[in-house]
Amino acid sequence: MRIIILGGDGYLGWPTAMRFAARGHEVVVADNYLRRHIAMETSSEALMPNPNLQERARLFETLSGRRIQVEIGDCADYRFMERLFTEYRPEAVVHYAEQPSAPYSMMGYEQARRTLENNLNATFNLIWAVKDHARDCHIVKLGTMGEYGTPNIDIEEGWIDIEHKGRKDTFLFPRQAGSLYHTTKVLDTDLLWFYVRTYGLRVTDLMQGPVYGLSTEEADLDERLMPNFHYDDIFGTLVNRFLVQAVAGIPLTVYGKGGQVRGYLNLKDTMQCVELALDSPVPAGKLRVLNQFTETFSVNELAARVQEAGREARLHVEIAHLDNPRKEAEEHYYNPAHSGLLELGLKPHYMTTAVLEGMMGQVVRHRDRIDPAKIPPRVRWKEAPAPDALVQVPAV
Ligand code: USQ
Repeated sequence: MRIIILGGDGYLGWPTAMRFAARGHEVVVADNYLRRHIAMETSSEALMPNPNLQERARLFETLSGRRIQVEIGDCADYRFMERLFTEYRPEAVVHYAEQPSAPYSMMGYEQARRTLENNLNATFNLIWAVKDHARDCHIVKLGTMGEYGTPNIDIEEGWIDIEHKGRKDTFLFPRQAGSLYHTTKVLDTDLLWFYVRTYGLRVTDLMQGPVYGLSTEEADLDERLMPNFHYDDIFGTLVNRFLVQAVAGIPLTVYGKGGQVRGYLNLKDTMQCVELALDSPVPAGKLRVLNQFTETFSVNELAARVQEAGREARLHVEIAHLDNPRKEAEEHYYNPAHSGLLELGLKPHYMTTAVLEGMMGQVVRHRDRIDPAKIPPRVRWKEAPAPDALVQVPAV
């Protein structure tokens, strides 16, 4: 297949590009380095240095013999998106090109506006490029479990049957996100659903939980091919942060009571899920929604697991309860369905102590690069950030 990966420089985009190229697909990655730029602005650089896309693609080709075409440009600019589609005529597109940080989206007006404009414009431009230039193209869109929030009822896989005053219909499951970033994903879903039912587009919305890990078959070829591994408060996801904190001897930063439950998955399973979605295209006029996670844990459970893995690795790991910088339920009901991807053939990599210990071992090799200043949360949902939280660098 000819596949375009939007946001191909990201934590998930780059490993996805290598996976599809390794499987023999024609792969084009597009990215404008927005995440790298925000990382510099907020002093949130990843643990290991990541070569730029051209360098990574060259290295990957040397090691695997597989080519990845690189296009540097802004998906929020329709001229760029239109050129991608007219030039490459993709059969599938994977859309990761979004500002993915909840804390960044809550920093202040400029950051919120940038998140809103980038995420919605990229999705809107993608929809129009497909509608006008590649109508049969299967859009695989990364949504997030956070769109649903934490309702006091079971979360279904995208849709819910409602009976009201003796009549029945099926609707998108109610969404009530906990950050502006997550809310942009809710708005994306509404846009996609409108254009699916109006113009017969084919869309899979992957509602993904927080991802952890730094290893995939292809990333393991060479350290320089690793995904960008963040442990800071802006881009670092919970498990990755805890692993680095454990290695650095910093008490694990549990926010609030730690009863917040989410659905987690290994980076290797993200690769599988996206591949399974692409291998089973949806018919025209259908929005398929799949909840993408393999296990649910509370923050406290994860802290205990990382502590246990630390014991095995002879690290003394302490746990701290910080005042929660976010506005979220710290104790709640959580029971989301997630059978769709298992039915398509997903074989989960579960989070065992051995898996966590293995990842700690990878982090240990880079422990000299850990900057403790990147760990404490700087963004409070209800307050402006500290004046020195943002390191200003000129716009690119
Ligand atoms: N948390 C802590 N301590 C920390 C960091 C986070 O207790 O040091 C808590 C948060 O308060 C939250 C939970 O851990 O309750 C998960 O936080 P996270 O930062 O791992 O995840 P989140 O901000 O929700 O966002 C991440 C990705 C985002 C993706 C989302 C999936 O950054 O792009 O969409 O996970 S989900 O959470 O299911 O919406």
